[in-house]
Amino acid sequence: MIHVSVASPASVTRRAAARLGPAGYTRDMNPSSPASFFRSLALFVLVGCSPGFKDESADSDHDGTPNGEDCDPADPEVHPGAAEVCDGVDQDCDGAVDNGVDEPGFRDRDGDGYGDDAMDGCAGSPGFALDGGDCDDADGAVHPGASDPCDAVDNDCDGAVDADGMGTIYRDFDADGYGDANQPSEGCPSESWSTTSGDCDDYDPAVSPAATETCNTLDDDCDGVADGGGVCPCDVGWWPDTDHAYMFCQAALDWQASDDACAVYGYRLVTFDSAAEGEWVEATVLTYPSGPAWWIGFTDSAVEGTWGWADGSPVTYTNWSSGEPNNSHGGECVDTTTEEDCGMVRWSGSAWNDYPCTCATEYSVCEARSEARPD
Ligand code: 2F8
Ligand code: CA
Repeated sequence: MIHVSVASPASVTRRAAARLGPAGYTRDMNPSSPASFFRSLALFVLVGCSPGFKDESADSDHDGTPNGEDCDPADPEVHPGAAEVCDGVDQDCDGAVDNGVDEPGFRDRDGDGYGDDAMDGCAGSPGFALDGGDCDDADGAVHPGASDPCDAVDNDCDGAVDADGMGTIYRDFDADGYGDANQPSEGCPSESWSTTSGDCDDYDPAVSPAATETCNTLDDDCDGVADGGGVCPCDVGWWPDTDHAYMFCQAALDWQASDDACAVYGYRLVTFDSAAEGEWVEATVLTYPSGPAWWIGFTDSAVEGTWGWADGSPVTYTNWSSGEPNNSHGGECVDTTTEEDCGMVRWSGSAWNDYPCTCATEYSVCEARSEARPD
């Protein structure tokens, strides 16, 4: 129960006057005593010059109570016997504010308008609230009706944590701020759950819509095209989809140098895993003006006459030109002792030839290796 009693300047004056006696002139006044004279003079100044001084027997506010008995002689609503109301004023002059008119409510320690412990009080009084249900009465931001954002606190006391902050989130395994659109959930975002989807490789933090595309066989920026936008030093084509990139490099190099140049960007000399793939590559190089042939990753350098893909893939398709491979030795770029251990396309039309690996005269077809391709 909250009671606040505040002494008014008028009541202070009244108490001072009461100590002086009924008329303000007192008991031990002795006109013949100098001390008494000066005391009387001081009292005259104190009481007579006080702006709040009133005749104690008068009824200034005409409420039926003499000023001397009225705790607020200027307010007719305030006097002994007046009805106490909840307004922070001691209407009945009993020294207690708002007593007897309290309402059932709750102690509100944090002043947020909601309490927890039941108590009687007056609406509007500090520390009192008519509404209960505050699940943390030490935190003014926590109460029924409060916003409940994602902060691991039940701010609105409804028994559910972070209800207002929850929304659609996406698994962000690589914690790059972009989640996998195929892994949605409902909840609050965190380091491993993002409100933003669009990550095309959620296991690589360097790949996301915020990343910069570079020539590395990957779709770094998740725009749907690996190595798109002219980021590679060679022409790039895609077969059978936009994740599977090939580079068509028009630099005259020997076979090993060509493979090494491909590898700088995560590519290797092409392997044909099917006739369809080989035919697509052969058709693509035919779109270039006539000139050098194009190295592919086919060789018999390990065992003469036994041809295979450099990456060990099974041979399912060949397209040798008529009479090839002939390991004919020699030619204008090498001496006659050099064998022909490396394969090339577009020797005759789109068909293949075996050629000295050390001839630094041919273009090359690079392919993003399967292990470098996104799933
Ligand atoms: O086309 C026949 C033959 O022509 C050349 O050899 C003379 C090629 N070699 C060189 O040009 C170095 C052979 O690979 C080709 O088979
Ligand atoms: Ca040959």
